Amino acid sequence: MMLGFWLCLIPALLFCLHGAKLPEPEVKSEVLYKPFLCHRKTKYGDMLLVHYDGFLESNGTMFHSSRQEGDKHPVWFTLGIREVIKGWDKGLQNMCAGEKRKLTIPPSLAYGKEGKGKIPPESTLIFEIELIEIRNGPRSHESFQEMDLNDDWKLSKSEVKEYLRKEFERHGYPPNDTHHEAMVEDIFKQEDDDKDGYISAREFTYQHDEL
Ligand SMILES: *[C@@H]1O[C@H](CO)[C@@H](O)[C@H](O)[C@H]1NC(C)=O
Ligand SMILES: *[C@@H]1O[C@H](CO)[C@@H](O)[C@H](O)[C@H]1NC(C)=O
Ligand SMILES: [Ca+2]
Ligand SMILES: [Ca+2]
Repeated sequence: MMLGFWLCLIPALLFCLHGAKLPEPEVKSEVLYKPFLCHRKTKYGDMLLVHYDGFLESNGTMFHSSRQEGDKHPVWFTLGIREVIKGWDKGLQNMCAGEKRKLTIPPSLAYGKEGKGKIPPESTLIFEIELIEIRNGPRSHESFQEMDLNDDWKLSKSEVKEYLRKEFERHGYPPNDTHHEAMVEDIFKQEDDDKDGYISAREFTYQHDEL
């Protein structure tokens, strides 16, 4: 799997966006159902298709259900890029297709002091989530080629920086050179195993074990 890059990018991204490594409250995760067969588990950068029911912990009110509201279809999202609340990014890792989990998510990993819609400020949320399908996320072989602007099968710091700039824009964050440079340094520290100043296709592809 081509996710080595994500494994380092995401902690760097979170670090850069929040500026501090304060210990964060944890998501409580209970497995409600685990399928017998599990040939792959979710990782950062994967695309997940889920059905979910969300409840307020305070009084058990359901505030959203993908099965009962809207078009009643399950929803796709990419794990680990803050497309969803932090509690989902943290709580839906290492999950098998078909698995069901119950997550209890503190407000700081959900909608915080402001709340949102039917969710009052400072709410702890409970989600029951069924993972229907896992697909490879955008960081695959194709994305290496997309990043490698001069086709020399290795990524320079400026190529990675350019890619980060585009990714930030795509996800609606304003580009910020200072942040991107710090992220690039972080990424190279972890990914450039032979310290030659480039991330080779092999270094990019190779699974890192840090997480
Ligand atoms: C549960 O709490 C929410 C938010 O405080 C409130 O809007 C809702 O009416 C409550 N439901 C019940 C059944 O008490
Ligand atoms: C860019 O990042 C730096 C370093 O964290 C920060 O001090 C600065 O305010 C940011 N600039 C913008 C425009 O967000
Ligand atoms: Ca290159
Ligand atoms: Ca290298």
